[in-house]
Amino acid sequence: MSTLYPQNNAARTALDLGGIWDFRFQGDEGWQPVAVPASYNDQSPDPRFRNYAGVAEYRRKITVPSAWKGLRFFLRFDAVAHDARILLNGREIASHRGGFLPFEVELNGLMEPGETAELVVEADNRIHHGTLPIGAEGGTAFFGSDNPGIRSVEAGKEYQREHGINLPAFDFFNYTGIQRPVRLLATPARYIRDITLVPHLNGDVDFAVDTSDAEGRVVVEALDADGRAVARCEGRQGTLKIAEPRLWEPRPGTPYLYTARIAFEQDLYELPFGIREVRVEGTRFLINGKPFRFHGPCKHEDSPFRGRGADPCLMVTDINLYHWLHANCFRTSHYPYAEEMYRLCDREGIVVMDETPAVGMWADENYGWGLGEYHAQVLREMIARDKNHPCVVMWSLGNEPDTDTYPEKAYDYWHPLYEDAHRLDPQNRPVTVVGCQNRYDRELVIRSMDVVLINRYYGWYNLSGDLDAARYAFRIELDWWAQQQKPLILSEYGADTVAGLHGAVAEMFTEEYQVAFYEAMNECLDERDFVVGEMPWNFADFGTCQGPMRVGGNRKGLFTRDRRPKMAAHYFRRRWEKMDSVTP
Ligand code: BDP
Repeated sequence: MSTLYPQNNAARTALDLGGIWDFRFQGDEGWQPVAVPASYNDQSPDPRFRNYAGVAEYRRKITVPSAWKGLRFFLRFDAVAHDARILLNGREIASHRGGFLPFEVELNGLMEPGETAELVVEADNRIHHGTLPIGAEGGTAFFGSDNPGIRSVEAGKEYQREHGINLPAFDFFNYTGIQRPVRLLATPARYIRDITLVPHLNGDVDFAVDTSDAEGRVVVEALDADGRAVARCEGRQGTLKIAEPRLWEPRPGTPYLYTARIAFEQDLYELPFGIREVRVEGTRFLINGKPFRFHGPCKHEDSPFRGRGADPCLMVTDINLYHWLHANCFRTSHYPYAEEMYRLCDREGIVVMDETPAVGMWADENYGWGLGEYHAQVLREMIARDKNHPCVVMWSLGNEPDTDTYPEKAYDYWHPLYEDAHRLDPQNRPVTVVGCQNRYDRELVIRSMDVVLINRYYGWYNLSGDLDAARYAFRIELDWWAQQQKPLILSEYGADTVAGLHGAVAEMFTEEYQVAFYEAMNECLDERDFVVGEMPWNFADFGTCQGPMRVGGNRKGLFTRDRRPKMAAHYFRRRWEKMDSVTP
């Protein structure tokens, strides 16, 4: 599968199919307008847009330009959530499982240049134990309180199941639809299929180019940031030698980017890349041989109107707020993000931990519900898509699985994925999976990762409101982790905070409590050298499903959903300004 990001250049054309398409829920008669790309869920006051469980249909006409005679042409869907079926003039031509990674559909042989056809995209939003992310299957949703065992409540749940309830086992709204760009693309008939780059600090850049045909000449050049050729090679594999290389460093260093220009017959592709190395050594995380300390809030793809829809304006705004915060990283909690975001982070020097959509993995005795093979496929697709980005420094196999109920079974599930990630990544980045607040001294998975990432809510979900006790308890846990001799990142911690709610006494939900909470936890982190990162949950308030613990969504943002800073954002801005992301 080709995974190259779409490009317009002398050899390639990309036509963006974004705009207003026709839309209906399967079985409906008429069509109504919908914006693409965007989640459909917030585009109408009709409650079905929020609550519907099933297939939604998108429709538009596409025309292959007459000038594309002799070219290869195809559609690329950057992401359709969750499962997709593509129909051309009423006939199925492709399908794809999973809502956060791209897929392509060849059109040669199905349409001639100059022809117009009807394109229908069916997007299925149903989640269950066989999807990533995972659905609650009519059970209790994330943070639901369904009083198990009460006959009438159980009957109510049965009623919900019969009526097609689609509950998430995760704490973000199940936004769906065509959420990322759709493009009609053309390349020469003989084309570049894939490119892999492995840069080294001495300026050597190993490359491998995969082409549609085994025959034909491949020329690879490295251009510096001013567009000057600084190295050149011929062949499908080899090593570009860049003299006096400039390194890609996270901010406040220099995220210097080169471009690899690949020519194959009539085809051409230009791939930005950075020279940097990532390694774990003892309890340190090294970027370019220097200890790196992660500080930045985790994110969601989430905003009013568009839901999870890709929006370059929002991406730039968010990354500029990261700069304002002096933040240097985020995790793509809890799914791979739109490709534009990684390109922006390459350019802006923001470090990314790239996460699969494996969230909601609560265990029964068949640990993982038989998801292993599919999970491995998603991991493969994610690494294939993102392997060349300098901003990506770590793979996250998933978020908060249950690893302590059946510790051995959990290990048998996660360890092969850990090995897969190392084998699949040509740059061999560190691998992790994010740990839930659980019986850390009993489970086996989190401690077996290259870097320990733990989400902790001392002082919020437990020891609520008592920050002295929270500090006391957190220190006990950190002392235990110290013995594991691995670098540790506090990958989530946070307190729901209603913007504008204040109290002279810092009590839960006030802006004062959010700051006091972070001060207390940070005090514990600052005492310990093996702690290499702090990642508040979350950058901004975000949409969730309804529940007794969510008031118009999750309020743990440092910013409101419309990106206004709460007091805690100012607190972290002051704190992080003093921290050099690259410490000597
Ligand atoms: C953690 C989850 C995250 C939630 C967060 C919370 O990883 O998705 O949003 O807690 O409860 O369990 O705010």
